[in-house]
Amino acid sequence: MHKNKSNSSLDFKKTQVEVALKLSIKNLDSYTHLRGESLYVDDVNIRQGTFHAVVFDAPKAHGTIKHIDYSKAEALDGVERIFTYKDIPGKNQIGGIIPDEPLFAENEVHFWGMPIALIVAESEFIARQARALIKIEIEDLPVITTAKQAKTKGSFINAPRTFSLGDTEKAFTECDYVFEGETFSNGQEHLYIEAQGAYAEPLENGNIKITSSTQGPTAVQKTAAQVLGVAMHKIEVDVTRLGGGFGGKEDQATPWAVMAALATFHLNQSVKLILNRHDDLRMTGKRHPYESSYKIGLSKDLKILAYEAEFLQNSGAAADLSPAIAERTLFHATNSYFVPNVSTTVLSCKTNLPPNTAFRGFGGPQGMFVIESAIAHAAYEIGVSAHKIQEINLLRENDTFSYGQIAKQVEAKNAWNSAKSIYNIEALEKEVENFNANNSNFKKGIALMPICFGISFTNTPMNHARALVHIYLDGSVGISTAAVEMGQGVNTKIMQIAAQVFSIPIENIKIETTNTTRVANTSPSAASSTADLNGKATLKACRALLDRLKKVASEDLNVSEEHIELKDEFVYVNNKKSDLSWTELISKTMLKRVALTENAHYATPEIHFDKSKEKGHPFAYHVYGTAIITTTVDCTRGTYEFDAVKIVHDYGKSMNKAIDLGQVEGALAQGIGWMTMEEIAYNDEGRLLSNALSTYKVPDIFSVPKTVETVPLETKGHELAILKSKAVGEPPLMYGIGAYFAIQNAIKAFNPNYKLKFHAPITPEKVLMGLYKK
Ligand code: LUZ
Ligand code: MOS
Repeated sequence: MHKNKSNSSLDFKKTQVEVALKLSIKNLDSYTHLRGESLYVDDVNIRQGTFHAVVFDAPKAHGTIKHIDYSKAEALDGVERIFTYKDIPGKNQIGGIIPDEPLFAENEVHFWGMPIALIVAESEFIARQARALIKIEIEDLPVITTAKQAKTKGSFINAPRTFSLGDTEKAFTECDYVFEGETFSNGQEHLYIEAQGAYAEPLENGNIKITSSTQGPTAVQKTAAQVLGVAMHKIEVDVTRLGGGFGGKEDQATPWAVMAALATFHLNQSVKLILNRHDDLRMTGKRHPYESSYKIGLSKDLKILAYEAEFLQNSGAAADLSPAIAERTLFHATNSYFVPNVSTTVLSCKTNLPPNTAFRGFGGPQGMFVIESAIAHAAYEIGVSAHKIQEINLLRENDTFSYGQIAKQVEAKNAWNSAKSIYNIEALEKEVENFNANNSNFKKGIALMPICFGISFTNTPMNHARALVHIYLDGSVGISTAAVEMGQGVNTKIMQIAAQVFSIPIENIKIETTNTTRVANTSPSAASSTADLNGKATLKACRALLDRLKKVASEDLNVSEEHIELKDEFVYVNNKKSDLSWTELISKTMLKRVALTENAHYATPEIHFDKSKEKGHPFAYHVYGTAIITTTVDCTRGTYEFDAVKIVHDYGKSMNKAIDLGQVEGALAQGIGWMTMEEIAYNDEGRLLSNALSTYKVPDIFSVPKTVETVPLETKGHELAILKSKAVGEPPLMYGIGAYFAIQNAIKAFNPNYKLKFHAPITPEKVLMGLYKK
């Protein structure tokens, strides 16, 4: 067990209210992470007799199941039972937005890796052995792996959506330049360090508790209830933390939790199901690949007058979150530019890949890659630098987005101009020029990448959260919210909020696990909104408690409430410290029988969206920023390094600079990985080829930029952001898009015949071909 606690809390214990208010405390989890004490699903103390489960999945991407022989597997010593769709007492249905996804395949399989059965045994090892003994016969059906194939065959998830503004047809006739082209951006594996998994245990009266590695505890609860055919109150879902989510556990943590619960339901025994890496990679969906086409029209002075795009989203074999992701592609199709005439359409194409799902940015990056490609294309043909076109078209105050929202507190130009001046863009460009003039085997490239990302779930009804705050009679505080800690530091932020309102040290505050019996009917921790929504609810609950405490203090000290303040664990009257301490005040409140618990509900005000018109005001606010990326390409090998990424980022008023900087740096690395090296490959039969870390390259310590500088943009912050500290989870991922264009600029410097391509990721193989293509 964990002895020697004294040491572990060195600056933790010393952390005073003041430090919390200075807004730079360390991520609380760093203490347990560093010591290997942080708890994940695999660390739950399992009950004696717990069974272990392994999923049997489809070895074909599309076909009719002719026959399955489980007999040898069932006969294996230590195998308890094998569950299939026939064992489902409720509905064999897990689709969240559209009911189009069975938990277990019935007569047909739709993707390679589709779950067919759950093997439950005394050990995972035995369950795996049993899996190898199952014989299955599948009659092949035609396999679709790309969005374009699906479009040709008319295979879609739902109806297309179109956002439009102005009149593109008319505008194109007035343009001096018009360019058209096609782009592709590949999927991306989430590669959370903790694979998908869950542990289900029977409670009394048929109730089941599920410990799940999920971003959406309510999604797990609701779906488990639906599959088991029981009411939601019979299912309790608990989450301590995740070893990463990145969107991959917003919807797709659910099936494994439900499978474990199904086995528990039948066996009345606890069941643990944790995917190993191979199973996880094969069975789960990823970021959606997009095949897109664009048409961009500009005036002589480089104003973008019209923009059209068609986005073909490779949704995979079921809807999952695809419709919502498609929507966000349209919301971010013009990135941080104002375009007066826009027409963008997205088609969610049904293919035989695992259902693709949420991934940091949620379709936004895919949309932004296309307009950045269109701009690079236009710049190349016109013979100007892309920066010029980007700069001229940046969004200004009161511009209208294609979805009708009027842009307010716009920081696009502020971020852009700050980046250019703080980092001295002229000098950086000169450096690249000089280097390229003096080197023939290495070439440098530079690119700027502005971002604009809307904060709120695009589905307005999802923008709510609750907080349950208890003050215990010794003055310590316990807080439950819907927020799931997945490394992003949301627990630390919530703790800071309570510490600030009560003016007590953070050591007196505990953030409880995320649990559906304490905070119910929650939205997932997603959309960069977790700290805003749950933080605002926490703020509301804490302030309500504070008002109550002040009233008690005012009665006790016989002064009116407006003269009372709580500061550094004491009651202050007219800025003078009284003898009444926080702890005494809590006891007195208790003796007066005043409630020391508050449950607060927060729903983002002002937002709305009308899908019948595709217009509204869906976002609480937008986050802005600009990155300058420089790269050096080795023109013999086709390899590249990132010399530096220099960022000016709009944090608003950051409430925790260390955590927010961590989010920027992590997102940047993930964005660069997506654009440059992470290459998901399926063969024509729909089998995942990049099924291990030997065949799927992610950024490591050697491939991240040599330097990353991030300067906070000076702004007022935004009222709808928690403590004016803007959401930071997803927006910085899109700085990585600049890496794609920086590399192409370096290739151009080596090979004047190089024709720009918009096919990401730009791997060293592609760079090498580009360098030497005549
Ligand atoms: N999840 C979701 C998200 O359900 N709706 C969203 O708008 C969203 N945006 C970003 C990431 N996850
Ligand atoms: Mo998400 S892509 O789970 O915020």
